Amino acid sequence: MIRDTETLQILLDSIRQFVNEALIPREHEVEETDSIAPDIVTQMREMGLFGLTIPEEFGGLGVTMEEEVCIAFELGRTSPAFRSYIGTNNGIGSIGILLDGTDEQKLDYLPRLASGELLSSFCLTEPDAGSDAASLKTVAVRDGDDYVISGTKRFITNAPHAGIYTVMARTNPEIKGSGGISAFIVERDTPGVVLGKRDHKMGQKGAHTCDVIFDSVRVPARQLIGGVPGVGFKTAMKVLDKGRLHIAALSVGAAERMLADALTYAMERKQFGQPIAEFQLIQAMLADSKAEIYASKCMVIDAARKRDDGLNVSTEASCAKMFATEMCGRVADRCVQIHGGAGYVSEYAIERFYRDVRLFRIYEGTTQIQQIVIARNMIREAS
Ligand code: COS
Repeated sequence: MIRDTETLQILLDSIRQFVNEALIPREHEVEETDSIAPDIVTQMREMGLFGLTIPEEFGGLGVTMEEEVCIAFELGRTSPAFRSYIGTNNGIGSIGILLDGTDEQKLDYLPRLASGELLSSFCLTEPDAGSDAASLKTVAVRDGDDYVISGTKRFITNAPHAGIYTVMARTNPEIKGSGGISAFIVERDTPGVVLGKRDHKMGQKGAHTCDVIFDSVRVPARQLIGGVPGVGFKTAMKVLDKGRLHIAALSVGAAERMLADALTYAMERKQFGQPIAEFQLIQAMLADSKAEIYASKCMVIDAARKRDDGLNVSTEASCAKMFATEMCGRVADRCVQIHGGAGYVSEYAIERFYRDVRLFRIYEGTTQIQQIVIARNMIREAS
């Protein structure tokens, strides 16, 4: 749902201009320094980018899902590290509080997340619980008016910068599966919160992840999201439904950028006396990529509209995430191929994008997990 076409267009134009003029020229610097310069973070704050999805009553822009995916198409056209820095506050780091938090929790945290004063992370994955998220071992033991949380979380995006963590922990050890899991908001400076070393990743330099270790971390019971134990897994799944749609939209943006770069290269690069864009085998790669991007974009917009209509989009979000991220991988591969040898050296952005977009098929649920979600939902609906 687009609330006001004109207002959205103004926002999209300003984001497009910011991406073109401020972010794309700094991509190489992000890769080289493995960090985002403070002046860019300040500009992102001033533009309100940390609070895009947080409702206006808490200081954000309160964009709808359809508006959000339109923004993600734009942000996807540059290094994913920039989007990642604002991504947790707009997605997995805030949505649990927004969807299931108490009024007090929302008032406490959402305004600071919206302004970018505070960064957030989502702590679900563990060393032994990735795709099988419900098998997580982190425990939260009730002790008087508090819970004491112990366990290790792995590959946590923005953990080195976050001031709060949404932590999924088992409050009922009797229940081994999802029903025993609760979600907590844990503040970074709580005694016992320890960060591991930064992970050295294949790509997405400038986007930081690390382990977060909870060593008998005592938090007041009011930090339990929604005040209800045992529903933390459902909160996590709802957060991921939305996050998956966002990643699908980002994949579309990244694929559009890679294809635009490949087209420019193909029109400039001459072999056998003519631009390589004139060769039909190059044209096939361009055309296949264009059509697949278009198909992905249609899926993402359709799923976003359904979510705005209040429908359960678990299946659609997984379809879009699976299709768009796999499409993005194919487009990255073709665009390296179109660049030939130039595609393998870091002078051209495609070398970096090829590594950066590989993660899209893995995080917020692998392609294989999306297949499982889709098929299970089909079977459930049919019976
Ligand atoms: N929205 C709301 N509730 C949901 C839901 C959704 N999208 N998906 C599942 N649930 C509920 C189910 O209805 C079920 O509730 P009941 O016990 O009341 O019936 C409960 O959650 C457990 O669901 P399920 O039985 O499907 O859980 P499984 O352990 O079988 O696991 C998968 C489901 C594999 C889909 C889940 O573990 C998953 O998504 N794994 C990937 C995790 C991931 O994406 N990690 C990325 C890292 S985070 S960036």
